[in-house]
Amino acid sequence: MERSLLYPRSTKTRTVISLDGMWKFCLDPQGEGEKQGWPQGIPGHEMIPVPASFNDFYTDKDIREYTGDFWYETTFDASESWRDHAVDLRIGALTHRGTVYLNGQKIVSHEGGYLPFVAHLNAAIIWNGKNRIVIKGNNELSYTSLPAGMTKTLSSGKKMTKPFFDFFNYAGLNRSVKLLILPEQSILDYTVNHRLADKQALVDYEVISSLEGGEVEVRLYDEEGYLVASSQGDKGTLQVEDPHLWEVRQAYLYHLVIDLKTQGQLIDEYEDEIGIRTFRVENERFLLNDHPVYLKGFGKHEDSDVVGRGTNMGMIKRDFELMKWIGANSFRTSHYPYSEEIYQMADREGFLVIDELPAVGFFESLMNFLDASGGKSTQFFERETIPELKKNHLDVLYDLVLRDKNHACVIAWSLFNEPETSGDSVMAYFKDIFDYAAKLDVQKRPRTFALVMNSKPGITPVAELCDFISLNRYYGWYLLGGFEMEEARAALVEEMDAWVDWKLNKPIIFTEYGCDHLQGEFKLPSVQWSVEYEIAFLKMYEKVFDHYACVQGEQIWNFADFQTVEGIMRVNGNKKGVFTRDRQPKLTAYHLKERWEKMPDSK
Ligand code: GCB
Repeated sequence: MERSLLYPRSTKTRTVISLDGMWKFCLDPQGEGEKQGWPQGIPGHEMIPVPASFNDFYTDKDIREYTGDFWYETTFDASESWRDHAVDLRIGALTHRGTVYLNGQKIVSHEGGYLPFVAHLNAAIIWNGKNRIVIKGNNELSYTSLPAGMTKTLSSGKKMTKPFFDFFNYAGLNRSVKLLILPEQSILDYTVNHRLADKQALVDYEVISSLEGGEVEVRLYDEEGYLVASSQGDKGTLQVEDPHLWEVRQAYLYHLVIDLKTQGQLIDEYEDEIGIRTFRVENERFLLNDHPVYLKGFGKHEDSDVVGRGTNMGMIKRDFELMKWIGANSFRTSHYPYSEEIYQMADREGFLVIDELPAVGFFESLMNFLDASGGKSTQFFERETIPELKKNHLDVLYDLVLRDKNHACVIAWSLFNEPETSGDSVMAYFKDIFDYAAKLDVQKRPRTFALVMNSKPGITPVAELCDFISLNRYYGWYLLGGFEMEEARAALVEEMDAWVDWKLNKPIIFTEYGCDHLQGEFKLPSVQWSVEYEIAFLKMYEKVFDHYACVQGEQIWNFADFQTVEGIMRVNGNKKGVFTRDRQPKLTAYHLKERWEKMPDSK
């Protein structure tokens, strides 16, 4: 197995050392760092925090908008006692790509800004001495990056990014960096899959290790610490009597311990928390543990003031408290995989997560939200860059499933957000992505992608690849807004009728609907951007949701106001948040709370 993305955990055999804190930092607009010898040590004395995006710390616009290479540096002491261990550097996320150097030696390069990667340091370590880690990052966007966009060079020679998506291109060491001191031979990966029987749950597992012929023992403890099942062998089944199933908003997590031994002697131990549950689509229903469940919640972003897309544990906690307060039970990780701590909290709190790839911007437009409603076509999948994009897409899918496959909260994979769906080459591309997801995921979670306004029933053959349909719809906002609200309703109903007529026999959820409104903007009678307008808009949508049996979920856009590029379509960011960017409720939050608290978890 090529890579291990197990979440870093200290156990009897494993030590995790956090390297979070202040790192040296510098920009490299000329891309000359290597030539200047920066892998040995970067110039200057500038320090910034990790994890965080670098963009919003400074008062200089050139830094906020900076596009190109940037460098980080820190040091650590390597103990002599680690010599017979594997010493790995695990980077939670480096947006969008980069290279790791240790003591001037290149260790590894990685493409993709929202998933972890590991650098094996042993070959370049100075034992019993100081070691210098230098990381070069780069945040340029292209037709082959996930997410996709362009990089433009201005007349001044400065570069800027032109995203084909609607969120700020925050960059840097956005997630934690950790040093892992692991046994030389170790557990690399494990997978669980669940089956329910009468008063019994069967947890099938597989453990992969680097130790040939190693003995594996797996034990499962309940929340009180009692051993409830155990099994020997790298593949097997844990039989749990009278199981506590993981239910929506009523989570139960078992403690899993994996021991790797040779001749009875412990070589490695790994521990994790797992929820036992099944999830599947049957006809027009989602079934969690064989019972129907209706999704209520949000499309979100990892986005907060000052630290940008950097992991902000305080904000993560606050977001979960707000989602609980409002009566939500689910969210989509729009438009990229989130930090691992978010999935852990969703496991703990019983939230259902649609896990999305950073496959966004596959529609060549700087205002896709407008262009897509207008019916524009950009022939994105006909470009010569498609083979390389697809390779990156498959790679990131591999890593996503590897990282997130054991989370009870992850109930589905979203493989694209709002791609173009017309053109001759679309089907072949989509089919390969969908097939690969099914092949990688032992739990065979349902697969979907978020359909843009253009992707309509009947004329979007790739929708048939989805196990459920996810609609991003803005009738009444980008299209037929204001006094045309009744026309907007009619257009939404007409589209819904066409979905029903298509007879796909699959659940439909709304993964986006909503309108911008500025906090504190009131107007009677309503106008667009006022809270009165958004509430009227929501009531119109909710009536439609309630009318169609196939509608099995509503995830409003967006949980909170978030940063985007500047421009005439955005007032210092996207204001479709139900909460402000500092996580206080707008009036629409009370409307949703009333609806969702009354609504059962199934329809
Ligand atoms: C969409 C996109 C989302 C945008 C949203 C909007 O369809 O998926 O990224 O932020 O519309 O507010 O326009």
